[in-house]
Amino acid sequence: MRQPGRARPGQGRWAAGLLSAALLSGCGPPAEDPAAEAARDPNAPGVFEVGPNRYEAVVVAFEGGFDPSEMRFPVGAEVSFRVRSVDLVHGFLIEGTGIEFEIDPIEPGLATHTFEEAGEYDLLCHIYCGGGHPAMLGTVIVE
Ligand SMILES: [Cu+2]
Repeated sequence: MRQPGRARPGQGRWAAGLLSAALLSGCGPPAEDPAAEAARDPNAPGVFEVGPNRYEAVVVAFEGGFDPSEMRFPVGAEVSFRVRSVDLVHGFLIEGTGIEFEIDPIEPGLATHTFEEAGEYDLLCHIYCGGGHPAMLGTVIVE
């Protein structure tokens, strides 16, 4: 049985190696970690920083909403929206940006926009898609 308080030979060095490995791999914002970026599920909804003030917004549209329905970006952010539907044909429109396209379960929609002005931009589905259509609203907040 091991004595309490007595480290086995080599244990300290092993711990130091582990610590430095953790420091080397775990530092910095995950968005700028190429390994984390490569490992990201491309279909997982969310907002991801992909470069200096550059973002990818992966949005899932479904009858009744968008996921995410609220997105935040700093002023000047260049945002690539990649939007897919999991059920029907939907629209994706962000007021004041010129972004307006149709999506369906097979073909995702893509658009890039640089948000030069702070404010709240309404996001909505502009194609009638059924009973959940009026709830398909969201907000892009630029601050
Ligand atoms: Cu709709």
